[in-house]
Amino acid sequence: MKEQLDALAATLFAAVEAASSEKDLQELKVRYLGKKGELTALMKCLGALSAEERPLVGQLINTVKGRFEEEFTSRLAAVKGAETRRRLASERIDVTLPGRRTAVGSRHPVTLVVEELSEIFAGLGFQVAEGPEIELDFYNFEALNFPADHPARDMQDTFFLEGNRLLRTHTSPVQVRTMLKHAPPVRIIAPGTVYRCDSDATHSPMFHQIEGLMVDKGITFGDLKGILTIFINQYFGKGVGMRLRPSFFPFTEPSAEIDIACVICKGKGCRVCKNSGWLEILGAGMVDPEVYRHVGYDPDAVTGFAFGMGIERMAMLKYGINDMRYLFENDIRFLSQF
Ligand code: 2NL
Repeated sequence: MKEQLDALAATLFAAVEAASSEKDLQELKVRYLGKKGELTALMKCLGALSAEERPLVGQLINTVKGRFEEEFTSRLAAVKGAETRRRLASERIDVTLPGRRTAVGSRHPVTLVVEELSEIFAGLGFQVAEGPEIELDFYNFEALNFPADHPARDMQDTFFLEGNRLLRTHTSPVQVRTMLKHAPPVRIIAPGTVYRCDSDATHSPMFHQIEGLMVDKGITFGDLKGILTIFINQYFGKGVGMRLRPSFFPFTEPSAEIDIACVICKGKGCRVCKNSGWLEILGAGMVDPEVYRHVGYDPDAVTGFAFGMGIERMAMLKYGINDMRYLFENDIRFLSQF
């Protein structure tokens, strides 16, 4: 029995030495010292021994058990230490590596221009007004002195919707709504998306406009010219050449178109200005008395001016974009340059 015990002890301690995880060690403990363990089995045989042998063998078993406890504890500590070192090594991070950059987008040139124009006009006392893109005939046409069956309505290439509704063809209805709500004086700009049923190399069915309106007692055409001169000098730079030409709009009388000296060729003549040296950038005029009647203003008490311009055109001239389609394609290689 002593030989049996020695052999068992030898395999047991070799196994403890070879265990490479806490799980291995716990399994060994069960296998040798558990209820059905091999060492436990030997202890149960003690009764079969003689009275002289029994204490000797019992003591030997206890020595083996004691040594097992010691070796188990120290092996467990070693295995746990190794496991911790392995985990720390695999989880190690290099804190000297550069951080991952968050990709930050940029604003669309149309947005940039709306913001710049809004800031310039804010400096001149204008507030930003907004309104719906789905409009009624009254706000888009009727109140602006486009009589029913007037050919100018066809010129606007309107997208009509069900129930007398349409997509606004300009931002003028925002000004109509503002005048219906607020008594004069008003000094607003209305930037926004507008729609016209027209699509080719130079026309998009969806584009952007900014309009302005200033109404008060005693506003003159001189105020119109003064405000727009300040605006043009701020947006395009001081001293840019400028001229007014007579024009026509149903909602203003008199009306004018405003040109600036071509920003590309400085007035010498080029492809962009079609060799004229001038670029048309704004339409404007004194608000027609007929508009005041539609919004409940007294045309004998107040006067005012209004103007409108295309945002895409302003963006193209400022950033030297030669094809409007770039503004609608949303190609990241184009957009990330702004
Ligand atoms: C252009 C010309 C213009 C207006 C817009 C306007 C609005 C009201 C009353 C009178 Cl509520 N006028 N707006 C006036 C003149 C010209 O736009 O070329 N736009 C791109």
